[in-house]
Amino acid sequence: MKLAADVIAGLAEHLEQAQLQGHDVVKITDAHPEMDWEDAYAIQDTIRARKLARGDRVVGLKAGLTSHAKMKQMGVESPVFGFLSESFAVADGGVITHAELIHPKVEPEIAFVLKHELRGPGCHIGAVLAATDFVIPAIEVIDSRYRDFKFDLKSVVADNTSSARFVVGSSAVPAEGLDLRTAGVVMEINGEVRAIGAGAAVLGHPAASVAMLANFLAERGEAIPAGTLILTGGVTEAVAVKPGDHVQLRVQGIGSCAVRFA
Ligand code: OOG
Ligand code: MG
Repeated sequence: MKLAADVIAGLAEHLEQAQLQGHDVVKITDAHPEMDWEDAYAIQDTIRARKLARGDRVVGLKAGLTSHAKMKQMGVESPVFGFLSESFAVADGGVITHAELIHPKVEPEIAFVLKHELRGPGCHIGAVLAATDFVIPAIEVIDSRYRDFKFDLKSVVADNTSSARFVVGSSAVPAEGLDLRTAGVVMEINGEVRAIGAGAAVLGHPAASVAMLANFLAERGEAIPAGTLILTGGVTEAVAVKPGDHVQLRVQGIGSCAVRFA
């Protein structure tokens, strides 16, 4: 760790206030170039603790920047991990108030729900599939708190990987019998197809993203608890949305989900 405890607490408050008030900030590594990975995750953990202290709950975990399309779009080269809070959950077919956010974008994702705990190191796709209860389509709404969505990996980790809202579908399908690599993903905005992909865009297989998360948590002595919802990362580039937009995601063999921005 390179940053003092009071600096970490201050940066967590700074970023969480930006999220709660819906305003942007400059990326924090500009003022703290010495910040390391431990500092970045410590800031994210402090944001999580602030939310829990306010009565919010952690309802899932997420991996981000797991597809080449996303890595290329954001100019980075490795995945990042964050948490999903209950206050960010939106019902399938629900409405999100655009003005509460800064510059929201939507991404099509394949989410997993586990029936068994997953613990690394050495977690692999087979272990993930064996521990999976079902898969479910998800639209993630990301809203980097950083000006113009411009950041480096440590800044985005501290900002809880741009997590802002998420919607999961209401059809849960067991992973057995599905080929998640070839599962087609189609995201429409206002009836127009805006993003097309297949599950393999995410690290070759979306279950690989869950395995990577388990192995990452193992380095911190943690596991993914049974019952956890996991967003495996955008299959395609994220697409900016405006008030009035209706977003619909269809994932082949799994189902659909939708959300509207008011
Ligand atoms: C970081 C979060 C990326 C994904 O699915 O790739 C993410 C960002 O691009 O702002 O959630
Ligand atoms: Mg995402």
